[in-house]
Amino acid sequence: MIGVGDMVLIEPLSEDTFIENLRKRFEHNEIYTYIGSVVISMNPYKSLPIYTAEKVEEYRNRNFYELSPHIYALADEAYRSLRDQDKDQCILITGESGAGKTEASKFVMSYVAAVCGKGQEVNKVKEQLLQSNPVLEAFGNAKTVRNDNSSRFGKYMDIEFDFKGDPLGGVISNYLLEKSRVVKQPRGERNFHIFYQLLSGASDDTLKKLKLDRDFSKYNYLSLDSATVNGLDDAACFRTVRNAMQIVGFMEDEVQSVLELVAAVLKLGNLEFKPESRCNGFDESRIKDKNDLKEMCELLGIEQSVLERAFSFRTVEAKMEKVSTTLNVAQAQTKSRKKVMGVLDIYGFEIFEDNSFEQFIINYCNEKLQQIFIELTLREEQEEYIREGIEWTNIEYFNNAIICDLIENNKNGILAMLDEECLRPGTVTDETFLDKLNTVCAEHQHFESRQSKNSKFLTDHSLPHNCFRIQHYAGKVLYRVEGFVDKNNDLLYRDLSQAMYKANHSLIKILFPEGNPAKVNLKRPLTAGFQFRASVGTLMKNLLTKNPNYIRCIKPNDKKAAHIFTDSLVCHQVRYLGLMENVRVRRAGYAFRQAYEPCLERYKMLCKQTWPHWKGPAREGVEVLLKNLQVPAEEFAYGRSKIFIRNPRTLFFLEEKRRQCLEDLATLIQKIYRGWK
Ligand code: AD9
Ligand code: MG
Repeated sequence: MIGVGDMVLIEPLSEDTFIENLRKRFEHNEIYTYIGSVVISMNPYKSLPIYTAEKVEEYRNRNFYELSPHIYALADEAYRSLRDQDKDQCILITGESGAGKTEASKFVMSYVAAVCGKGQEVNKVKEQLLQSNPVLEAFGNAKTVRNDNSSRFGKYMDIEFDFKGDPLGGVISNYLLEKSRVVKQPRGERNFHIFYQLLSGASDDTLKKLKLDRDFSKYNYLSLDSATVNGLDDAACFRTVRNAMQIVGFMEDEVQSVLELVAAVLKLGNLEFKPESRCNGFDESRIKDKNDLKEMCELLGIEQSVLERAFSFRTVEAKMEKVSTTLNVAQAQTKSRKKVMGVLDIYGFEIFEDNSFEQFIINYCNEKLQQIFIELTLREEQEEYIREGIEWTNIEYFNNAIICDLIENNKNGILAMLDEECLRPGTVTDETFLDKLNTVCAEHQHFESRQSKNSKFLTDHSLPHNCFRIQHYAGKVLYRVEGFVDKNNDLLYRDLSQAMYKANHSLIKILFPEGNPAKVNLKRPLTAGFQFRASVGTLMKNLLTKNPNYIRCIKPNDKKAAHIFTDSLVCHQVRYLGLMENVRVRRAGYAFRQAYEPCLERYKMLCKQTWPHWKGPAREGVEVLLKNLQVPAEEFAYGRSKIFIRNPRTLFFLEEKRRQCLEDLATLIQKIYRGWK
């Protein structure tokens, strides 16, 4: 074993020893390390031969700690307890952009697909589940400065199984797609992959039907400074995506509709507006060159004058687009209870120089995830202690509920205040929102400080005038309020959705249900913050009913390069993922536990009474063993099926004794052998 395979066993434990252990293992291509049952995954930025069919076989049906740390061990454990113990599972994958979350989620899915059921129908479902990835990535991923294949949305997928553990299908929910990327991409970044894939990979005939030109430079929405990505073959990806869409269940005409939409978006980007004189008190603008408009209307089956009018006028505000959507690929459904494995691939905690509404929302989501991590880890520990009949000792830990409350409280939480401000008549600006926040939160803080000194809304005089600061569990973050009100409102003008609804195009109609004049809803649309809070709430409820499995991804450098391990960058992530706290919670009770039989088997050579065979129950054997070795009684507790060891040092002591014993044995054998000769 290179370094220590389980961080719980590091002695002495400090941030330095923790990171040194990660580095040592990383340098030897050991990218996985445990914290108890949590898997830390370092992005190797190179392909390693550790995901082969042989590896799958190696990890299949083995106990978690038997082999060296691997994501397959976690996937196997989760799948087996789902299948054999009927416990729904969730796999929570977090980490910053480029840390390897999406790759990890795919390794988990392909492992589960490899070990679960067989047969024609089952294989079809497996294929559908796996092939949902290329489709989602084409439409939701893009090259960014941090990651050439960055997911610009959060994804949660429930994979459903029948009572035998055979897969039935899945349900995918997406969170907070970065829609603004369609229109504008930061320097050095691209639009969503599908645009480049379509133009590079579609046949001449298809492009002609879609009225498209192969040349990226013809489209305003396709940034030119980084239109191609090293090592990425857009044309080949297009074939993969087309094929995947078919496997997932898109009919040919549906694929065509989707591509028409993609083409229409490119055309839309080319429309240029010129201001016109005011008419009837409305702001009016005219479209300069009408050819793109004409083609766009042909693609979508919309009458040109309708769309032109909708583009030219801004009247009443209408409902905003949904933040989360679900896609159901389930084919076969049975009446009996389904077992579920959820896989969550969502952005980790973000702290940039400039943090806006998006970071605020993402960090809120991470606070919630941390909260359930603490709740579930402690619950799991507690349940195990009860199961094993061991006295429960209270673990001190930082509870971040107070931060969640600061953000989500219905009355005076930050999101509620933002909503209130967005709905208030009169002039509403980001500044009025900040004023309100400062007044209310500062009062709240005053109140809190008398109550508990725990206020997480930080006001100090060093704050820039347009910012507020929050003490998150992972650190302090400064948010700039600019854009909060607009982004929260996220309005789409009603004229536009109504024009879209009129399209003679099946897909567009589905996408703009609010454009249906029969359903005019004069109520205020829900805000982005409100919707996100609601979907995070639903997600958390869902996760809380499941047994959690954690994968914490870390990126070793920000050059997308193999072999480079940047201490400061890793340290930053270890902090923001709360990993030290993670180890502390795991070590607070008993750091190590093992069933009696394997424990006795491993150490029986250390004691005459247990060597070579112990006749009685394994538990008594372990008792005799530990007494004989004079391990202090407060160092361990006897559970019903396991021995619990409080301090890692005790385990090292046993391991060291065992090593010596094996060495002595080897020397003895050598002597005997020489004697023979
Ligand atoms: V983002 O938040 O969506 O921007 P992710 O999802 O955390 O991000 P991703 O899984 O896309 O990161 O990984 C980034 C790149 O690192 C991949 O495209 C691979 O080139 C590389 N990677 C990640 N994990 C592995 C691995 N286990 N083996 C080899 C890897 N390469
Ligand atoms: Mg990703």
